[in-house]
Amino acid sequence: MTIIVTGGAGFIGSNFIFYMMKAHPDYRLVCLDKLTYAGNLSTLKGVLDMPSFRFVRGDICDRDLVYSLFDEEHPDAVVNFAAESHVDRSILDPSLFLQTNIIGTSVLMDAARRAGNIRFHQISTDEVYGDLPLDRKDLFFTETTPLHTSSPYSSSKAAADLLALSYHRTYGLPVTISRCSNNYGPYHFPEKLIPLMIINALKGKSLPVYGQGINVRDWLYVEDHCRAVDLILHKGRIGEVYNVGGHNEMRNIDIVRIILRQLGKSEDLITFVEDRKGHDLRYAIDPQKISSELGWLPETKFEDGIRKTIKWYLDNESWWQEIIDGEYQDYYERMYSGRLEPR
Ligand code: NAD
Ligand code: TDX
Repeated sequence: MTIIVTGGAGFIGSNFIFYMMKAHPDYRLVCLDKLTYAGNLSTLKGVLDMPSFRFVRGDICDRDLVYSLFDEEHPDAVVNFAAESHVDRSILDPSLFLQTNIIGTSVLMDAARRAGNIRFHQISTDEVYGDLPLDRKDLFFTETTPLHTSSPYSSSKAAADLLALSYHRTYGLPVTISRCSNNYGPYHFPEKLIPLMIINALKGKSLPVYGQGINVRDWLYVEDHCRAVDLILHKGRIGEVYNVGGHNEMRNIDIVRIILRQLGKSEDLITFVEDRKGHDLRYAIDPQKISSELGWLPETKFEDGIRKTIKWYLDNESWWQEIIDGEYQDYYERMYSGRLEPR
């Protein structure tokens, strides 16, 4: 089987490539990635020379390139991780999010149709459901929860989901969609909460917690997400959406405190800063459908996953140091300067 994995030089896509290589050593994996600021070829250095792997630098919006790659590779399936993925960046400038996340997905699906309606899996997010109130612990996102997005990022992901379902209904494209909660683990780009806080704590820099830190996210170790996608790809029902999450809701402030404690750093580093615009309060996935239909359950407990993750950042300083020395630095200045004053 040949699978085109888009966005495979990013956080979850790279972990998916590593996972699939172990789970299916006979598969050919072709990674198509534009190498934006979030894509990092050094992440893939361990697999670049493997005969069952090919890396292609390219934009999923580039129709000619995408079509010729499909003509060359005759893939059996596509898994689309490629996206602009950071909510804060979408608030600064939505346009690229619409281009990559919506137009890019449609180009890939056109290529999949052109190649004979090959299998297409869209990686979506729980953010398409909007948020849940903090005081209603009984409420969860199910696959039938209405789409109700808050940010340009989540709106672009919801648009891609609707397009994918429309390609299934209109053209019979064999599509599935997974909507996962927040992932964490190795190779997570340092702009996101967990790696940002680990790295700032290691550097003795302040830890910018938005608002009061009471927003809740439902954290899942990245390998558990990869296993879910593998299952859906092989056994999921065509035309269906699957929520992926492990009932692991935590407040941001509690995550930050755990990180500080594990690193032996002082809580004085915490700085409460201006809140994110439109900040979603709580995400919480009901994974009943994927559990009952496909037998998926998360395997990594948060206490183990966060310990492994912190250790990975301690052991792989050169990976993140290279990133924070580069153009990411400019983003950090733009995003946080003027915001870092304690509230
Ligand atoms: P990431 O930002 O770490 O990686 C995105 C990758 O896509 C990068 O390698 C980047 O170079 C590539 N890319 C961006 N634009 C491209 C384009 N036009 N053409 C080709 N490649 C392009 O993102 P991530 O956190 O790994 O997220 C992967 C997917 O999972 C996204 O679709 C995201 O919406 C979804 N998701 C993420 C999370 C999470 O917690 N990180 C949770 C649920 C869903
Ligand atoms: O500096 C920060 N301070 C802070 O308090 C950052 C970067 C984040 N936060 C808060 C905002 C959120 O409540 O932490 C929480 C997590 O923030 P992010 O890591 O930016 O993730 P989130 O906005 O929840 O979105 C993530 O999960 C769903 C991914 O980035 C998305 O791609 C995915 O779809």
